[in-house]
Amino acid sequence: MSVLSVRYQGEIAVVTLDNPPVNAVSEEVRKGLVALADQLDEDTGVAAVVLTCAGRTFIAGADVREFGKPPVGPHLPDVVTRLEQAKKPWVAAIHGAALGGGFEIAMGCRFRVADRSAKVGLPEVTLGIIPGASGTVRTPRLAGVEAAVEFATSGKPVSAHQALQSGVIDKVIDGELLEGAIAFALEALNHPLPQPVSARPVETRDEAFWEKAKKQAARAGYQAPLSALDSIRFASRHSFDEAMAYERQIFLDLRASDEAAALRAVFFAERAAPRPAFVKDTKPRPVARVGIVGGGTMGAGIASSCLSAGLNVVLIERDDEALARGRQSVERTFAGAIKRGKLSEEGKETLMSALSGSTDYADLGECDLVIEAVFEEISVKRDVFKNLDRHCRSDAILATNTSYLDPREISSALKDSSRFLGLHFFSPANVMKLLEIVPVPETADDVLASGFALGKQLGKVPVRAGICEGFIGNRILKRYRAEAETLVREGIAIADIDAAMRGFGFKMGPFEAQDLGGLDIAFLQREGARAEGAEIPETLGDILVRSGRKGQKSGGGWYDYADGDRTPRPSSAVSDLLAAQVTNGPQLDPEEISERLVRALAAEGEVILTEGVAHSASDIDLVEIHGYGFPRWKGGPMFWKDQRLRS
Ligand code: T1G
Repeated sequence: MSVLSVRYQGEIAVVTLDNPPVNAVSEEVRKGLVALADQLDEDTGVAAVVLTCAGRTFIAGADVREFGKPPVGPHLPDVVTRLEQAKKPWVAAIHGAALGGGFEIAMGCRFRVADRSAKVGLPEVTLGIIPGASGTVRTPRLAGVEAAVEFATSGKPVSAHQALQSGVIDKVIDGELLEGAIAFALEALNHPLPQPVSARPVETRDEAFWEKAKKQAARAGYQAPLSALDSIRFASRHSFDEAMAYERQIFLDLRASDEAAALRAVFFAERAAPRPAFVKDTKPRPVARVGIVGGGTMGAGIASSCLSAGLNVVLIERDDEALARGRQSVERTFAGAIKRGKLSEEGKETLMSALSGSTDYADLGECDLVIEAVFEEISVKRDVFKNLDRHCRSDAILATNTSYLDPREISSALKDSSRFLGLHFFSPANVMKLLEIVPVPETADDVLASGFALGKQLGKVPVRAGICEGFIGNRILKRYRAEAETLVREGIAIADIDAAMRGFGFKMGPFEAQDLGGLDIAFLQREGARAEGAEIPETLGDILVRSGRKGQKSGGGWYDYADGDRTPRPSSAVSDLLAAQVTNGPQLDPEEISERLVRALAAEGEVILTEGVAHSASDIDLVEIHGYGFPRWKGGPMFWKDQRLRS
């Protein structure tokens, strides 16, 4: 059955694309659109064409699955031009999202209408490429240079209302989209047609504009946004045809780049994460009401995340003061979202109305799932789960948010461990997407499946982790920090190591990150393990903490900090403290430093894979990208390592 069909409503031809799941533009779609444009041009009974899509969305872009293969004609830019040159005007009727190639096809149409909830955008840079079918050439002609720069360099879609404001669409249709689009087409036939977008003028901007835009685009940290800006700038100063050739060359070059390959791998890994094979055939338990025990930083963050996903939340604390503090933390999260324009006041009220609080575990009696986020101490957690056993429904899932404790020692407090699960959120839990899902041996299949379903419901990236110290992410972090300290012992300057890792693409290097989070957290874990007899060699971090240097919170850690200033300054005190530990080894350049540390990440990842603590290399990459700031355009340590081996 063809992905394209046409039916007639009077003199309007309605072309419907039905290419599930998101109407991506495959080779078949490109060929079909050209054939239909030819056919309808010759159909004397047709005065205009409405292009609509079946399913949940308009065209979501070129088919990313074809990117690894050589491009096959008809190429999308030619399809867009064919539609633009059609004898009968085409009207794009947009619902869901018109993204990338979908947005470009819509710009080839003479008109664009959208329903109120639709979005349009050019997300190509998020895949390491730039628009390849006139996105950087038609958008400035349609909506002006500023809008084009925002669309193409940020990759962020805009709402139908914003698209109307910027001139990208002609009308927002209230009511039934197709009916509105047909009515729009009929009305348009009573007036002279607007110029095709490619024929419209485009005005350039002065150097100051481009310099400012370049600084903004460079903040992404990788090439594609800068290339998109370059293409728009070229398009604002050259003919349409010259600009199309320029855009296409950049697109083809980037399409073959390491960054694009990495970003495509991450794109598909993120979409596969909530539906791993081992839960595919298992029905999760429904979760509508979540209990959270502990309203501290983690508990409040998890509560905010659950509320934002439309769940009801019961927050439990030990007394009214602590409960009030927890509630205030949640309110502050939403107040921040309002300030950023991501939430309205009434939206916040609605979310907060789904939050109830109590100091009585009996109020958890109706919860489908309860997540414990109390102090990281085994006896405290076991007491919580004994209480949960007494007060929760027998089919309620009971989860711990522990980062470092052995979940089996917690679940053994329960009569029935089959309903127990580790759900390791990352702070701030309402922001960080990573969710490590840690089953114990007794965890029931549907409880595990429920963990992944919850991850999807919360918009997280859920990854199954086996039981070991630190699961996947914190275990790799420990190896990363140890290797960074080894470099210090070899005489590499702390600031050079951090600078090298920022240059690789991390927002922060390993030492400045520790100063921000506090060196004492890991120190106390090591001390706790030593107290239980573990043989843990002294680390450089131990030396600093013992001397009172815990990081920014104590005015100094790996770096010095002036009062009220969070700028890290290399510390002579640290050099003195560590002098006995440091030898003068060979100096390394930034690439050698980052290569050394990323290889250490990948080496620990390999061991984690071998032990079965992680199910796949891409799971490890998702952990590092979504939990520890690994630059996604490098694909994650495992992808990066393989790419290096192939190059
Ligand atoms: N190509 C192929 N498959 C795609 C796809 C695409 N563009 N987008 C999504 N899918 C699959 C996805 O893998 C998943 O498959 C299913 O659809 C549902 O996706 C020339 C060159 C559209 C907002 O970057 O942003 O056009 O796992 O879980 O949450 O200039 O998908 O079910 O088998 O994400 O409802 C530009 C990428 C391409 C859009 C829907 N377009 N997609 O979100 O569903 S480059 C994009 C999205 C381009 C031109 C250039 C989202 C979505 P499966 P999902 P969702």
